[in-house]
Amino acid sequence: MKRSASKKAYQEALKYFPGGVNSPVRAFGSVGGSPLFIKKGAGSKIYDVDGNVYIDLVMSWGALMLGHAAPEVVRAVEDAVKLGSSFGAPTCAETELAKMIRDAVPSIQKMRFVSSGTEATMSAIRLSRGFTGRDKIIKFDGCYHGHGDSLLVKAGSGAATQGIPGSKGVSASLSRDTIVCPYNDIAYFRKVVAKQGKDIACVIVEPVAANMGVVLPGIGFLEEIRALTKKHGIVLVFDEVITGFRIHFGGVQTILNVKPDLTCLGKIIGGGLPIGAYGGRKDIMDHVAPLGGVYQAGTLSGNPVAVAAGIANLKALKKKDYAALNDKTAILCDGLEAAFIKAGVPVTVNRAGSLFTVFFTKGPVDDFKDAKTSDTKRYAKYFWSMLDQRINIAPSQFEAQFLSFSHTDKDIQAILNAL
Ligand code: HOZ
Repeated sequence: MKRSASKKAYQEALKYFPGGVNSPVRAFGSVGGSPLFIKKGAGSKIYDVDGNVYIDLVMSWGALMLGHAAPEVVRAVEDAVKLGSSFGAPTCAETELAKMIRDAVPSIQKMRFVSSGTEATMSAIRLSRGFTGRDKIIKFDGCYHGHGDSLLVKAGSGAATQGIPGSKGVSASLSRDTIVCPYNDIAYFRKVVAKQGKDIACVIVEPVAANMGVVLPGIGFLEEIRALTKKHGIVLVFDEVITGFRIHFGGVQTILNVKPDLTCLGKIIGGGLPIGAYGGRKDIMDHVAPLGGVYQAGTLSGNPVAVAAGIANLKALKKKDYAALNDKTAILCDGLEAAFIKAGVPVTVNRAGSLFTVFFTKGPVDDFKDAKTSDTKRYAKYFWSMLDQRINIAPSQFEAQFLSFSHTDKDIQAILNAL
């Protein structure tokens, strides 16, 4: 397959960006070789600068639930941008999007729009600290909540891919305030909270972990976290940047029946444009400036083009059959698993709705320690073999794959044939 134009573009990009990229996983560090440079996307496909076409299972890391360049989103963006790309002032469209989100995720009584998932989690943590007057936070090993300083301790996603347990540049005092617990180990969590509960501002967790690969919460794990945080006056923050509007129309919290105090959203609520949101209990959110003393602001917060894309995206998604998409993903995962079993390759396929990971380990994979037993060299081989057959999967073992409403049965068959 011809990749010379991508290679040339990468050489040029290396002169301008660290590692040639604007986000580390894109550099293909853990699978080797050099990244594809993308020219366009349409539905379930992406097109690189060499003219190759791929079935895409990355889908902008989960943001594109309708597929690439969904016509209703493109139209909304075109219409909005003609009226102005940014005002730095309130618009009625922000309230419209907020209403749609609150109707779908009722634990979010009030919210604030920001420009990325990272900003949402950073702000939710500052708010939790301001609200409780406490400094420490708990996160879980292998969960990734964006690149805010407090959260880059034992983080998943790109940090895990690069083997960076804690980022340089994060002050020792901030690291000390972040307590890390193993995912799905409620006994460990119970002990930490029993000892330090009165100093802990918040617990932040991905209710379905998707940044160490997909890892599902065990029975009772989130429920007990909820009960203990309530008991100790700790704010419970669900990071639903990936799971929000992914598994059904709303947060995965509704399906799991656990109500956090604050929720962080991003990706799908902007239909592929930069947006994030944090929100939750009104009494907590009212501590945000200008009502309260927790400061957070942004010129592009509630940006009219991103908000228009978000409204169009959610309007379209509300009419979609999530159960059918989840079933389609199950068929794909069953087919992948069967093929690996037939070939005698030990794998564990974890799935939640339309997001999944094939771990190259016999499993089970219930936490980051399990995920790290995966054969990442084998993953790299799998990645390149699929790419050569025009299937684009995440260039890291520690990420999720995403199906969208634009993937057809023919796409599923093509993926299985390639495997
Ligand atoms: N860390 C992101 C996925 N979990 C990757 C973001 C990107 O490279 O676009």
